[in-house]
Amino acid sequence: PSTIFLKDYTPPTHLIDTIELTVRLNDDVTTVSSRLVGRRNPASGSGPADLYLDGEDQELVSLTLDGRTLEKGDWRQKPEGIVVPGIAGDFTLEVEGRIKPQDNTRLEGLYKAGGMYCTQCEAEGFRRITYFPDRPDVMAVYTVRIEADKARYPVLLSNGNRIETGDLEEGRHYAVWHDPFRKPAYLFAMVAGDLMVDRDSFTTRSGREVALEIYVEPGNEGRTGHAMDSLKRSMAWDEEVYGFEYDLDIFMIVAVSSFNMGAMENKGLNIFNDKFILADLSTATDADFQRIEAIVAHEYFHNWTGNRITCRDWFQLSLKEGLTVFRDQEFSADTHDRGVKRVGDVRLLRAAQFPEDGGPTAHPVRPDSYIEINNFYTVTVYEKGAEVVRMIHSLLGAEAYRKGIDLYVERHDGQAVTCDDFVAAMQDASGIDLTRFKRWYAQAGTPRVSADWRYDEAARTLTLDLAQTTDPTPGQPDKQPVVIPLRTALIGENGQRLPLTVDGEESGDETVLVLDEAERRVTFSDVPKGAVPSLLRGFSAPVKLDAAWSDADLGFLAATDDDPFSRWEALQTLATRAILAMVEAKRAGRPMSLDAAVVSAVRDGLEDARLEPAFLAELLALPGESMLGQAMDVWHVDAVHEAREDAIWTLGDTLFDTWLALYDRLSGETAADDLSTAAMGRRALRNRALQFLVSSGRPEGLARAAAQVQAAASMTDVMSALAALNDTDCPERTEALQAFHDRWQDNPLVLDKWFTLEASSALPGTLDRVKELQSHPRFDPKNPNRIRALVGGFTMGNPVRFHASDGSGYAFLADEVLRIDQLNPQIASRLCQPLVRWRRFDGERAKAMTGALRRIVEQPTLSKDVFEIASKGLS
Ligand code: DPP
Ligand code: ZN
Repeated sequence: PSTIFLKDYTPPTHLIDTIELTVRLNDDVTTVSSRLVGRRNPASGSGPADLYLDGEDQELVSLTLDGRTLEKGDWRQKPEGIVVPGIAGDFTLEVEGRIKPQDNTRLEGLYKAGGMYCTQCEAEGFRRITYFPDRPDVMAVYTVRIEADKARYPVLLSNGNRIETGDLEEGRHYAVWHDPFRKPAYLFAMVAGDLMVDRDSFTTRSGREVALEIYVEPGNEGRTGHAMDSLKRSMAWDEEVYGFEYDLDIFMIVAVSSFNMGAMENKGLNIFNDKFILADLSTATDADFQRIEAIVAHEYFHNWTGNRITCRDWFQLSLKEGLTVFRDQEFSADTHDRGVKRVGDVRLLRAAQFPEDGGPTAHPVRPDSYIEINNFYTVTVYEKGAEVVRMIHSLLGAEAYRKGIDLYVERHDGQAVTCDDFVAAMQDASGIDLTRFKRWYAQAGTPRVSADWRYDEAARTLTLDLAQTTDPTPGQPDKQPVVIPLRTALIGENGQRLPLTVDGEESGDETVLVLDEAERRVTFSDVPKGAVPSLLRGFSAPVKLDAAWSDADLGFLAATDDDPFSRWEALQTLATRAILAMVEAKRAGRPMSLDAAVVSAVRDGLEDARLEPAFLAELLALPGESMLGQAMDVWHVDAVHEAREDAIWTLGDTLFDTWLALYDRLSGETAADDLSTAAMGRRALRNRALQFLVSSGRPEGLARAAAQVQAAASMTDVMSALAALNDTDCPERTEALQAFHDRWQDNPLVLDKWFTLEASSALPGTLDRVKELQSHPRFDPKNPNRIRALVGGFTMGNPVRFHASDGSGYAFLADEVLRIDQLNPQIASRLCQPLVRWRRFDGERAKAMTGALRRIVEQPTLSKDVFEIASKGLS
């Protein structure tokens, strides 16, 4: 497979102004006709040039240029498309082709999911529907006619406005849709099915009425209320915070059961994985409700950041994704609790993006090359990309940032642009030079920042020494310093922020120190004794901070810091140190015991009445196994698992009465159908307490968990109790899981939760159970959600069993990757990821992991998708 490079970008030779597409859906063969009106692109040159049309997996029936049917010889076949040579001026090209959506298991292009037809065209799916210059810098106005059997497919949808409908012979009918906005092919969508619709409307601030419609398969009606409500709140937020108003008269969402990604922002017709639309109290957890809200917002927000202004090429993917993730994060922060949201986002970044940035598939936020673009819908492009936009926001301040957004839209509305264009707008609007800042887009790897300080009691000065380095990543041996905004305060002995004088300048009680060289020294003057620096407040940059805090400093910050992230971080760091010490003891054959400082920090948190329950629930969560693994040179999987279990047991046992009192107090306080942020927070805290109660191993803990499953007040409570029981081999667990299965076996999305619980249990025998469940009558081996729930639940959510020292987990994953690759390369490639991290493990595991990768790479019919990941993993 060949590699595509950013440096090879050239503008398209031809532009397409309009496309008229006719899709005739049939059970056997679907025919697709398109009529393109185009012209030579002045930016590319003049005179005759080859017109390249991408096309895959279809039968080309005929090509007609300006009314003349082209013969073989008038055009050339290319590996993934065709070339029509010598087109100099305006032209009309008609293309007739045939496809078989019912056989499309890749779920890219047009495919059948359950009883309906739907599309997924990002990044390069449109070329599987018809021959077309399938690149985002070719933007056309679409008119789409869909024909289908009327009884089976009464609903026919595409982008824009419905301009005509009618009946045809033989029980068929048609609909014509017109989208007035130019768009790239990846934003094209169509749907045909027998669907139920939930209708509502939104009045924009300029008074236009927008029809809102959410379509679902029969049986799922009545479960769209939360998505609809989230949509309306997103629309209002985007007007208020960004000044972005919706621009068509109708906005539709369709929920489908087979979908590779989370959701897709097609203009006016978002298509969603139904997991991220369907919710009601009995089937969705609080986390599900919040995720649905965030994804509905994300896709809606793309209407301006992605659709009105799109990407010039796929290397610029973060232009729309980083920005839109930042926007949805802020929407959620404004809607719920900002501190809790920030902690959750940092948790994800560290658990998923930092390992990517430190492994063989590391790539910059704006990659310079790819083999298969589907492999670059990554946490780096999305989440690190969002951090980069967040840093611009904090360097500029909210007001200048908003001016930058306005300028970006003024300059580029209707265009396909680059990350540089975005930064240029921010720079020009604010007058702040972002030249060096742009290294964040080009340089891969997570910078490490060290912070050391000295206090001079006589001079009352605190001297802070900062330094940064970034380890080499594949293809980037030498790294340059990046621009790191470090939000900083000094916390005085009484727990209050101190007024700051930074290098002689008064700076309020919080400041942003910018580290843009390898090193920087900062002096704070007039500092009283006992002040402790609070650094990287709010996680102001995506870096690994190694600061010279003593355990006592951390305990102090964990009890006093007024920045929620920093407070949480202090306790996490303290707990990480303590658990790693236990790991070391364990490996040296010494008894493990949890540092008393952690126990008292947890007790302090529990006693701090000022804390919101949602935040306290986060504060009291110990770092996960993979976080602990990352903090070690070699991730000793078993020792980490045991040490962490032991730490949780200690906290559960030592503070048992406190947990029990907290649990019982919160039990009476919150109605199960209360979905307010505060109620969700109380449930989260209560369930955190339950986790510690169960971990203590005492019968009262198990009994409460079992009772909570039985009461089944809400899915949040049921799932939390099941999760708390899931690693304990006891009749309560077995019975509860069975009952859950029996109750929900006809609801695939809820049954997925059960598959994941089974797959993520740390109990021995889990791998056999996973294999057994692959033959469960409700396990569809082709459905991405089922695969992610069961196979992904094991390989991503169960480190101790997946990394079994006999290599059985790796062999299982290799088999699955190879099986799934035949059907759906995109899903197979995602699944393959855990294997590429083999350098983090001991010799024996590393050998078994590379062995599994080699077996994958040697498969002769491997997809580009899996080839790229697996071969990078071995290099
Ligand atoms: N563009 C889509 C999204 O991120 C891809 N899944 O919203
Ligand atoms: Zn997106």
